[in-house]
Amino acid sequence: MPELYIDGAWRAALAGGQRDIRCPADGSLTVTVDEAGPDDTLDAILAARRAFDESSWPSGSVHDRCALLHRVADLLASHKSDVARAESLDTGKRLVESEYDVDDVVAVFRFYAGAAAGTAGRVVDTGRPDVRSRVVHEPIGVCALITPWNYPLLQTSWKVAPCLAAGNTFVLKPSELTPSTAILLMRYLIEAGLPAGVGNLVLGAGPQAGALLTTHPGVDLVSFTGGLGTGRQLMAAVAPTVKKVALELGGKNPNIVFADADLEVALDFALTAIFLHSGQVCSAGARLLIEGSVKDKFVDELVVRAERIRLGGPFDDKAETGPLISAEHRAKVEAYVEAGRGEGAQVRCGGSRPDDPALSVGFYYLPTILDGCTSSMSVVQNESFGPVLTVETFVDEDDAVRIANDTIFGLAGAVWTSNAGRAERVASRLRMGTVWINDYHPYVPQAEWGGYKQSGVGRELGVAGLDEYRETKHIWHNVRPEVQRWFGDG
Ligand code: TXE
Repeated sequence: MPELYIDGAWRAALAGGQRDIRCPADGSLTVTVDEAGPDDTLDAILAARRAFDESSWPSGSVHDRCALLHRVADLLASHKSDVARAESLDTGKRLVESEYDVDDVVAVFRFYAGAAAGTAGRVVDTGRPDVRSRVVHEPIGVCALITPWNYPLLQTSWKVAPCLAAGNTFVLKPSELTPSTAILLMRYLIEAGLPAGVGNLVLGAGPQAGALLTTHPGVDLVSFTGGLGTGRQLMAAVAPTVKKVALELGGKNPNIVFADADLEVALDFALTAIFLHSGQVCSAGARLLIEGSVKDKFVDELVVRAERIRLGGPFDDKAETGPLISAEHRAKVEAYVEAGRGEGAQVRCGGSRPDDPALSVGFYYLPTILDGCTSSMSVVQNESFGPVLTVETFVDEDDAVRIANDTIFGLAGAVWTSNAGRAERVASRLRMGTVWINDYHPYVPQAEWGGYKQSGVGRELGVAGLDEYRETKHIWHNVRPEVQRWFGDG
């Protein structure tokens, strides 16, 4: 079956484009998919436009839309193992992590089914008894949803679920590297009853399949998760048609450990913060900020444990983390570590590919710790999006906050301390969209997610994540209109 889904039909690309998707763990062929060109994307935009302008979908009942989202959640839950397997083959991530992702995706669809139903608008008291005034929400229109490769289905669900809950139509373009779960999701949406044209899927590389989504006047909103460079390009591309944009662009997230923290727990979490999914996580705790008095002991032990991390493919039960997404991405991580060495960072562990011949065909890179870093170094400022932790030392609370905020990013961060007052003070001073206290990485669909500063624009998840996909309209109804005679009557 062809893999582009446009105007209610599966079809191949007009120009016949195709791409082989290979598992990053061993290079094996996962699937060959159709790959869209601009003509296909144009058809998808026009189909979404017609479905928005001419069908009853956007003005239909919220109840029906929410029921559809629940049916999609049911389908995802009942096909969990197929979906997780497809995700692991595309990304190389451990099967168990993909299974957690599917659970989260189901929760996201269910959350938005509930959130849309419970937030219809509000009545405004104007102070005038002759006026009924209310604020209502309406869908924005055609949404372009552009997603990355690290959490392909999860990040897609953060966009598709609120987009549909609010009554929009969409064109989804997943990363060209990881299209499989987007295809599955599209099938479940169709099975759940999504009308033709409301949801459209184009696969392919950004410039060929995605660029038109950012320039075509028929698109009203672009929601994008990906790299900072692409995000900047995209913001410029939407300017002539003044589209709404929602951007999630990654981070350089500080994990701040005070000497009075439970250091055993903090150590354990410092590993997960950065090495989960080999650091390919926008909120990865890539900067360890450690109080000077406990630094040596903490980092020595961190190095010992990082060296013990077992790498392996998605179906290797002993593996604790997997490969990087591609040869190109690994080359980028390697260049990043070399830059660190050049700047004087001390490579305490890793800093190379693993020796194990069994891992030589995959895009593996060893967990790496760069010690002796300062915020003036490029390795502290730039996102590696790999298993690379930089270590900086601070002397007190003010110093920790100053160093933590000293980047252009502001996505997430954590503070570890047993002093509750300090924890709250630091949390409120961190210029980041998420702050964890004595924890790292958890998120829930009910709470907003997104970045301060150059980590992005707008929010995903929570009610604000739904508002991204809604226009707000004030309706003023004068129930006793009377002549005003502001101007004379002649
Ligand atoms: O992402 P891109 P890449 C960061 C991470 C990584 C870097 C680059 O640092 O090393 O970004 O990764 C589509 N018009 N993050 O190059 O290019 C593209 O096809 C329309 C952080 O893989 O930003 C894909 O679907 N679309 C991040 C999506 O944009 C375009 C997750 C993201 O790809 C396009 C991933 C164009 N001109 C990487 N160019 C996070 N925030 O979680 C590309 N795309």
